[in-house]
Amino acid sequence: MVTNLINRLKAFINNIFGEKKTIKLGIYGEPNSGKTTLANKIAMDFLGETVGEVSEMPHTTRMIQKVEHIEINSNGKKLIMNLLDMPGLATQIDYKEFMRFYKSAASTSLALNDFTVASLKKIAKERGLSDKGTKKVLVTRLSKTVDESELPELKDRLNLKVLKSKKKKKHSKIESQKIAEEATKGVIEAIKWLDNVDSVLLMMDATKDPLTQVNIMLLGNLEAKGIPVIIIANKNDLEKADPTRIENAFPQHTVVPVSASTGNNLEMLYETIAAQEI
Ligand SMILES: Nc1nc2c(ncn2[C@@H]2O[C@H](COP(=O)(O)OP(=O)(O)OP(=O)(O)O)[C@@H](O)[C@H]2O)c(=O)[nH]1
Ligand SMILES: [Mg+2]
Repeated sequence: MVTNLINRLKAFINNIFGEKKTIKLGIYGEPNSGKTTLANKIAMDFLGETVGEVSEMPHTTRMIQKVEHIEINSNGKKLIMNLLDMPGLATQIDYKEFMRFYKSAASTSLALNDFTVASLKKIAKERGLSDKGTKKVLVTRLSKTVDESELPELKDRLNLKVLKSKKKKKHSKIESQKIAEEATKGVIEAIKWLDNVDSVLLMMDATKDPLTQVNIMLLGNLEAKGIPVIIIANKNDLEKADPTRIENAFPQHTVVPVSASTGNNLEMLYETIAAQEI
């Protein structure tokens, strides 16, 4: 325990005086563990932007997403990281699984034209505009004051109706097969990148059993390559979350419990990254 602390302190001191200033930090883990949610939260906090789509569908991220130049100040010292949000790792990918999920919000974004005439009239009234005229006239009138990004909120608040053809649809078989193919490529890419990252954040869903093939294989691989790793016990806002189960499963590793959604305990994560960096 004491040796461990001394080693960490040494690593921290090395970091302060060491040559390497920018580190490549890969966020790895199983699908749906919350990797993109964390990357988005960090990017939003430091750079005011998000990196990628988050959804309950596994393999939402199928290409590596980069967040560059994040400066962490810990104990008065600066650490610059390039974060890599990896596709989720899985031992099996079955296209049928994707058929249960709706297409992403990005591919089904709303336009004024997608609403019924009655709904367009409701928006016009709300904006204090005339609600007279054909659909084309209403759309032209509204497009001057309504931004498309406002439509989801307006739709919920005013109970607007969307044309049937624009309703949310689930993935077709062909789309699902394409997702499965992309997800498989993503897994291979993520594994290849293990040779290029300086350090890894291994994301685990703390509501689930951590002793999975993916987690065990990843940790074995990282240990063999000598890549430092911090395990993140995510979704700690949920009642079912049990970070102790993760600590007990991998006692030789540092485990930081966080909630990527709420941002809870991220300060502790930054401190741990700064303290462990080499
Ligand atoms: N309650 C809770 N939900 C979370 C948290 N982090 C992520 N989620 C949810 O978990 C689901 C998956 O999140 P993502 O960030 O897309 O997970 P991912 O690890 O990037 O998934 P892939 O890209 O598919 O590998 C989404 O529904 C998130 O809203 C958290 O801290 N708490
Ligand atoms: Mg993701």
